Amino acid sequence: MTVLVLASLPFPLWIRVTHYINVLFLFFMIRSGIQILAAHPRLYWTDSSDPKTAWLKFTRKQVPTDQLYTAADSEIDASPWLALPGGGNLGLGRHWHFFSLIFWILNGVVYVALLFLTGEWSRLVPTSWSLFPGAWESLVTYVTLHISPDSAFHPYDPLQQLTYFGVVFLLTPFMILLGAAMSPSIEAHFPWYVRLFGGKQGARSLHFLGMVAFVVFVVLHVTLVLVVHFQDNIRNIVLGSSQGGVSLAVIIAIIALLVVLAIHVWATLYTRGHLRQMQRVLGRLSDPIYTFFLARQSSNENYTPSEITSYFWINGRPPETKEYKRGVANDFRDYTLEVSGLCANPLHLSLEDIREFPQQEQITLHNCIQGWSGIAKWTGVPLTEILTLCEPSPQAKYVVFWSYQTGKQGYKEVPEEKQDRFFYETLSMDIVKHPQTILALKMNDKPLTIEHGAPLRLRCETQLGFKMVKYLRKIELVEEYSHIYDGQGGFREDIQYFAMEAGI
Ligand SMILES: Nc1nc2c(c(=O)[nH]1)N[C@H]1C(S)=C(S)[C@@H](COP(=O)(O)O)O[C@H]1N2
Ligand SMILES: [Mo]
Repeated sequence: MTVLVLASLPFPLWIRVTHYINVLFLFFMIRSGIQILAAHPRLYWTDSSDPKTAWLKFTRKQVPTDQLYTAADSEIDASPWLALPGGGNLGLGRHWHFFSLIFWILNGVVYVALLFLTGEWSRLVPTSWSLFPGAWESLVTYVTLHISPDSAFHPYDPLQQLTYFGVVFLLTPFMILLGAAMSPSIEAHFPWYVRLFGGKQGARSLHFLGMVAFVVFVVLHVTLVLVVHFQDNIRNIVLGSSQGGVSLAVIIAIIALLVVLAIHVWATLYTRGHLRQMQRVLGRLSDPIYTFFLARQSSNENYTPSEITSYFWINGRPPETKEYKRGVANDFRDYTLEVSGLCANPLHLSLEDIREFPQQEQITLHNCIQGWSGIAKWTGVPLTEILTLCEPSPQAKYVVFWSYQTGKQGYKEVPEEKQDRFFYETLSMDIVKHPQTILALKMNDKPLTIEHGAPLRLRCETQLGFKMVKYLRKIELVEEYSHIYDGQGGFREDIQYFAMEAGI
């Protein structure tokens, strides 16, 4: 009976191929997602990422309160058996996540389109209320370790049909919407959107739970396929019908899964051995796509004073250069900000000069690439004011923000020969001109503390935190940035292989 029913609805080739591609990319998504989680192994429900309020954590490290402790100090190494590519490679984990996302979505779109074009949708989409009591019955059957009778499958049993429908049409779109809600550009441009999910940390926690749901689904799905009518299942998914040899189907399935495994092993090992190359290759495809969608979105954020979070992590330690220490000792009396490069009027601005520009206030959500967030009020000068004064030449496409801080204070594992490099980050002119791109003098109405970047730092609300250079020393207008150090557009791009695209 089962054979007849299933044979009357065999799996066409396109279902089998898209299912297989989905396995490959879903595992890329999960493994690179675990890598990203390891960079801030704590989950919260409120935008203040106060470690005391974490509802789940994957680290035993406590946050000391008697010494300067940065968010980077709390990162953990991920096992390459679980995470792609493993270790502390947040930069490459993200490259893999956003690269795979493109293919995972494309494959999903093709699958869903064909589902509706061919009439195969009727396998999944519930068309009768009777499915619900039926699903309950088979849940009871499975939970009590029995197996539904053949007559329950038409071609799926009701529980199976509802679950597949839920995974394809509810869980998957929900995960994509949650992913978008974590993009700083989308959050900044559509602040209402991230609120739908309870803010950045709400979205991040739900995204994690969605991943857990995928893993639970995969485990149960595979178990049931192996246990319930295995011989029909394996022939249907591999050969397309329940005719043909079971052992042939099993052999093909094993080979196909070994190929997925081999691709994952290769991706993991090759990435770890070729960090720069993989940063470039994966970024070359995905960066332009995300930049296209995100770079034009400017920030409309305007949180209320009551939303300002009492906790705000720190990343990057204060500079140890003599010049900076002298500044700290004399309240930055001799501080000058240099504005130079491709412009008609290079500038040297003292803190007094900077205070005389029109000052702008903004209460905004900060997103560190590691995953934590915080809301604060920032006060300072819009960059457009500085540009008006210095008159950029038409060739100036990028602005480089230079810090007083050097390598070791910016990241814990900078190779010996790169430790004297200055911290810098580059923004495209479009983003520099966004109204909420400012040079901030104050955080929460007080002059910047040393930890938060005194005396002057960049705020650029559509971007990830790493772009917002602290301890600003110089602003340089350039046509391109490939001649600066490793040429990737910033200290974290050079050293940690982050993407120049920091809107996601
Ligand atoms: N000069 C300098 N600026 C920097 C960093 C740094 O290490 N050095 N870290 C960046 C990162 S990764 C983040 S998330 C923010 C953190 O800002 P905060 O320390 O004020 O919270 O600063 C950014 N600006
Ligand atoms: Mo960060």
